[in-house]
Amino acid sequence: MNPGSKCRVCRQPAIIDLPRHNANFCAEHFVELCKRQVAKAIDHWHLLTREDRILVAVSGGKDSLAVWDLLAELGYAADGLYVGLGIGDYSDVSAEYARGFARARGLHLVEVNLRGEYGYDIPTAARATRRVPCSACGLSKRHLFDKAALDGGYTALVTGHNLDDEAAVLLGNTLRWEIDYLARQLPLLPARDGFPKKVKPLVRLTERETAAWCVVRGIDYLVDECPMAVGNKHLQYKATLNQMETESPGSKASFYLNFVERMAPMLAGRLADDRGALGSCAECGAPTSGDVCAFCRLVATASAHERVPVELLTKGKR
Ligand code: Q46
Ligand code: ZN
Ligand code: ZN
Repeated sequence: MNPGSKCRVCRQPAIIDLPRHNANFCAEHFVELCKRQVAKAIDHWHLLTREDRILVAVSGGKDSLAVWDLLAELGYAADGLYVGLGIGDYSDVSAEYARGFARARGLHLVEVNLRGEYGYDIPTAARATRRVPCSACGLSKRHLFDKAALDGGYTALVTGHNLDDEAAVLLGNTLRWEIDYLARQLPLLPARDGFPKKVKPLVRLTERETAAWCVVRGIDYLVDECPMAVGNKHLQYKATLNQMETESPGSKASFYLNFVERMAPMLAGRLADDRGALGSCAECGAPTSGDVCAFCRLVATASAHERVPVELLTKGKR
């Protein structure tokens, strides 16, 4: 940002430049812009109602704390959910940030601990299943988010996925033409089988903007990336998209938002097909197409495996 840059709204000194809006903003008007973007997403896609009971999945990172804070600013009461994944120090520290935010704001944080309650952690699950850590992690989180929402009587599960996250996943799914995944890549997935709707109110804000939101609002968050994300394809897709964004500001938003408006409706049939009849897991009762759901099979495999320290999976990868 050029020294001496002025806020587009009030002409006071700017604290951030946003090339995709072709403008600079002071702290006050940056906060207004973020709130407006989130309110616009909520209204446009009918993400939340005032009657919803909202549970926000919180990792201790910038996006999930920002979305919790933004919802509160927009007048939506929400509880938080923290899942302890057992990823070494990273998990210990991230839990402290999530708890610290909840404590400071007087908000309720529900906690679930994989090792304590299910007898495994993500590094061990990755080794036991011989899959990449994010695969066991994603499966665990999806199941536990749903379960916590169902057990707590919540009607909406909110995640802090931002524009960069969604555009990177979209790029990956497009490169492989993963039609079924593309059909589900929406800011709102409706409730099904007693589980809450899934909502992503931050899809109109970039990663840089959610980080700036936290700084301006004085929110302490865990800056470090998950050590298991190293080598993750999404990081490469993000870097590619950022390069495009530098050369052509606004291309990331246009890629994702135009997908949602123009392409996703054409895939709606695939989403409906996917909602065919499911049975109940014999172990936990969750909806599944088999006898036992993928989560219960993961628990059985991972909890029987000797504990694997996170360092074993990250050594030499940095
Ligand atoms: S926490 Fe889990 Fe992420 Fe870490 S292991 Fe992968 S999915 S990178 S959001
Ligand atoms: Zn201003
Ligand atoms: Zn199950």
